Amino acid sequence: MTQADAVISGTGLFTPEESVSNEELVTAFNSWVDLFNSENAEQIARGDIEPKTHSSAEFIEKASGIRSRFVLNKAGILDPTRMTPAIPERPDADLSVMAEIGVKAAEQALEMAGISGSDLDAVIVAASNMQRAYPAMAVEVQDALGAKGFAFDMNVACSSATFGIQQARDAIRSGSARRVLMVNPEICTGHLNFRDRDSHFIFGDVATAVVIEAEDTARYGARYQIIDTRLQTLFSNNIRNNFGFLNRADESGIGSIDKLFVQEGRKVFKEVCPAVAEQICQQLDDLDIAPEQLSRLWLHQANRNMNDLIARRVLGRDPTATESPTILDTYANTSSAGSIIAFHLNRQDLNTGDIGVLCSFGAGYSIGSVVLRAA
Ligand code: CO8
Repeated sequence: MTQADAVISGTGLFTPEESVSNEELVTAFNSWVDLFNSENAEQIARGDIEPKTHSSAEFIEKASGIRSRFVLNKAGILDPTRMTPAIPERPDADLSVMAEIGVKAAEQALEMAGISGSDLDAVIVAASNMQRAYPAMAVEVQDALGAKGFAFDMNVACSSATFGIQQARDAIRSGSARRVLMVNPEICTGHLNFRDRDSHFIFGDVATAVVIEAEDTARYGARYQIIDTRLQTLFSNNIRNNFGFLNRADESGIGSIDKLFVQEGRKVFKEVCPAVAEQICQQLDDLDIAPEQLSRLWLHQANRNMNDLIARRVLGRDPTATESPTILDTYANTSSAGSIIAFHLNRQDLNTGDIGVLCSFGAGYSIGSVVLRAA
């Protein structure tokens, strides 16, 4: 087994105050459907457009395992005439929303690591969506925390956090940084189409943070040695979001639904599960770690059935709820933050030497797996 050189010494989690249940979401969606169908009754009767169909809370829980999600703004999402969170723009002099929730998670992670912002020499904001192009949110977080060194934003969709952990570890191994903060402010409701029956229930908002340090300088707090990281990308059109700075150069596409999250969920399920299981199994094999030696799988939190399938393939049997913890029932899919939330909330019982795998998968496709050992 490879020797560790970097450790995770702290994690943090910011959870929004408001939560939306499946029932509340479906009531709002169905009100919008009824409104749409009555406003377009003539065209529907002529056969010019299809009537919209009701959503169902039972379907959502059965198909995904999601029961509720935390959101930054509940009222805007549940207003059938709006179906979008209401998050006012802020003056440039104020901290942006993304930076603000990232800082809240970061403060907890720094406290756990026993360090302050000024001890950091790199900050990475790794998330699925950036609220602006520049200046980077990471530089804003760096400034708010009084950190030194350098900062940058990066986006690998749902795998942003695991890819971010590898970037942090690489910086530590190369000597370009000794203490790195990696933050995942995921405001997924900002790019979710709440009028799309197939996906309106999928996402929630949250922020997570991870402190990664050189093992020899880490002080105290949580210490999880990073034994290995493995990243993989495979091109797929099955999860897309075509929002971007060139949208204004073609007026015909402005406001069309492909500028929000769209996916072929069934295809994603079928293609991604085997690829994830294979990556984890290969990685463990290369590290001479037998599946029986694994104490924990902190998997990406998109779909309960996906996670059961992946865990079964890796362990060769059904996982227990402790071995493969689920947080998507209350948080929904929080993109890159999901596996970090699972890690943050489900590791206190581990003993020194216990091994776990933190793993993400999502758009790209992208898959990231990080093997950790409790020290
Ligand atoms: N209510 C009632 N019925 C419904 C609903 C609904 N809301 N939606 C669909 N149905 C019906 C369909 O019409 C269909 O009916 P029929 O059989 O009569 O045709 C039936 O239910 C089955 O539909 P599906 O095949 O679509 O349903 P699935 O069983 O496949 O479940 C899921 C849908 C839950 C979406 C599932 O496919 C899934 O979870 N797939 C994996 C998705 C995944 O992991 N995606 C990862 C993407 S996330 C990512 O990478 C981050 C990107 C950035 C995010 C930030 C921006 C927001």
